[in-house]
Amino acid sequence: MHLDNKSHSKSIRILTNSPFPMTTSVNSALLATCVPALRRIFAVLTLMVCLNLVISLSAVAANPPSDLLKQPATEITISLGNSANELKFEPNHLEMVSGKRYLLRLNNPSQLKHYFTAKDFADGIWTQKVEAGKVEIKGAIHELELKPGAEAEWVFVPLKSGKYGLRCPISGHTQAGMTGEIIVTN
Ligand SMILES: [Cu+2]
Repeated sequence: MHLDNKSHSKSIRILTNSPFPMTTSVNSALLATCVPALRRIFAVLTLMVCLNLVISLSAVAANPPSDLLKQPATEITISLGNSANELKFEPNHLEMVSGKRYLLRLNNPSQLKHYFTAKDFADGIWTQKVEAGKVEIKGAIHELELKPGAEAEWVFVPLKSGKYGLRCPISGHTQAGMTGEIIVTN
């Protein structure tokens, strides 16, 4: 039996971003009572609120709620192409629920390189990690490239409901029907 090392090599393309929507609320009633003598105090308070917000956002990014990580991940498997080298995702329709943890197993059983590209979907999820071979990548992921024979595991939590497009942007593949959709419901 002859094994071609190349066919088992793995490749991942990573684009970083911050998926966390920044939200804050300001007590407008409090601000409305602002008088000149109190302006300095409010300025200091505002600064403290801002610093606190930055610190708490960093903490969320590094340590998401632990109950979320204890949640068993729902496994979904998707193949990029197939052994007959047909240009399609199998399945080409994925359904998820926002706030749930997923393990997406990606594999490429074909002899061609393929991409899993769903940028708007990726913008609305929190990625815990991507594992491929002996490498584990933490942080936001936008797009994965899988060479022939490659496998990868993507663990994430969808945060935004919506209907998202999936495609392989390699020349001719999208046009040949290598597309799909991802539905995230509340
Ligand atoms: Cu492709």
